[in-house]
Amino acid sequence: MKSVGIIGMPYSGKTTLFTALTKAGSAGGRSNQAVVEVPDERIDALAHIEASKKRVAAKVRFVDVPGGLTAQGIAEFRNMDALCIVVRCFGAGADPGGELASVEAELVLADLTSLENGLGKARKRARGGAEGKVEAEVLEKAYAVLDGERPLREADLDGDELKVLRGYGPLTLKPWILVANIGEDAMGAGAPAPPLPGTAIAINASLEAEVAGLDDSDAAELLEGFGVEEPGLSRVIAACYRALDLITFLTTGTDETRAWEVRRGAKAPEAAGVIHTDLERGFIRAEAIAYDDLVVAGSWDEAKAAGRLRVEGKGYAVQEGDVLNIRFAV
Ligand SMILES: Nc1nc2c(ncn2[C@@H]2O[C@H](COP(=O)(O)OP(=O)(O)O)[C@@H](O)[C@H]2O)c(=O)[nH]1
Ligand SMILES: [Mg+2]
Repeated sequence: MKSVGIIGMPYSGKTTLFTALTKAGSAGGRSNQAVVEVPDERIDALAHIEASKKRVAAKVRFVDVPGGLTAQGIAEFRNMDALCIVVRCFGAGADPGGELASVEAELVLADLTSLENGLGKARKRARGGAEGKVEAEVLEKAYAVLDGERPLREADLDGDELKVLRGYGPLTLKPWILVANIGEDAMGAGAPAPPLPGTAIAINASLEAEVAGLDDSDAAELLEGFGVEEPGLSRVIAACYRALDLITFLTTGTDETRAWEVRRGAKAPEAAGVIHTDLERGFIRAEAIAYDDLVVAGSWDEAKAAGRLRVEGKGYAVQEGDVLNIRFAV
């Protein structure tokens, strides 16, 4: 399961957002972790078609990192797979653009510090041999970008360079999403968007925390009062999942319908391994059909009877929305 660290300036609403996520999901074993289901309407549709007894969604873990942007907090953000930046758009003196710039500056600075240490050591090793030299050159290049106050994701880095840098866990290479925590006055249709990049997701964290604790009809009523159609929380979860560069494949049958996550670009055996290591070791082939085609066919058995199932081998790159049945022998 991937982890998303909630980051932002003090009082931006990180803990309030985290509280909403906790109510929507379950505590991930620790008080500052929330494990939530990734909303995916395909699960219900397939479970209905196949009369599955169980439905299982993919999950993401959110972490309200103690210490925030302090050195201790920054160290923990390095272990995260993605960052969810929260900026305050409610209340007096709100300056979301300024907050975003401050968070980015902190991340750039943190990367600069960690690369500085690495660069010193790599330069020494570079005198000893070619391998150290390559590493030193990559670090020099990255350092120059950060020194120019730009995040590493904006640098033009190739696959080998990224590999060297990933060893340092740079924060400015992590995928991120931006959450604009807006006030009640800025909600509903016609309200002006906060002055942020277009990809920002506007939510009202305290309203979300309230709604997350209610049953569906009460939640809908409360949201309607604010002119909002759906809870923003699911949009935040879905956006984080997308940012992680994962794809979802599904399995379905009478026992269960389930969504699984795998790295984009993964081949069929790797995807099989997400289900169980035996399925990867003993992988023979995968029966596959795109979700939309399965729905058109009516059911897995009907798709099979009609010859609509593809038979894919070890070299097949799994596609978003594939419904798979792994054939294996151990
Ligand atoms: N009006 C309003 N207040 C909020 C909202 N989100 C958080 N707050 C308040 O802002 C303060 C800081 O929130 P908190 O979640 O603790 O911020 P953190 O420091 O980023 O964890 C608290 O008093 C919250 O009740 C919101 O969406 N609207
Ligand atoms: Mg907090």
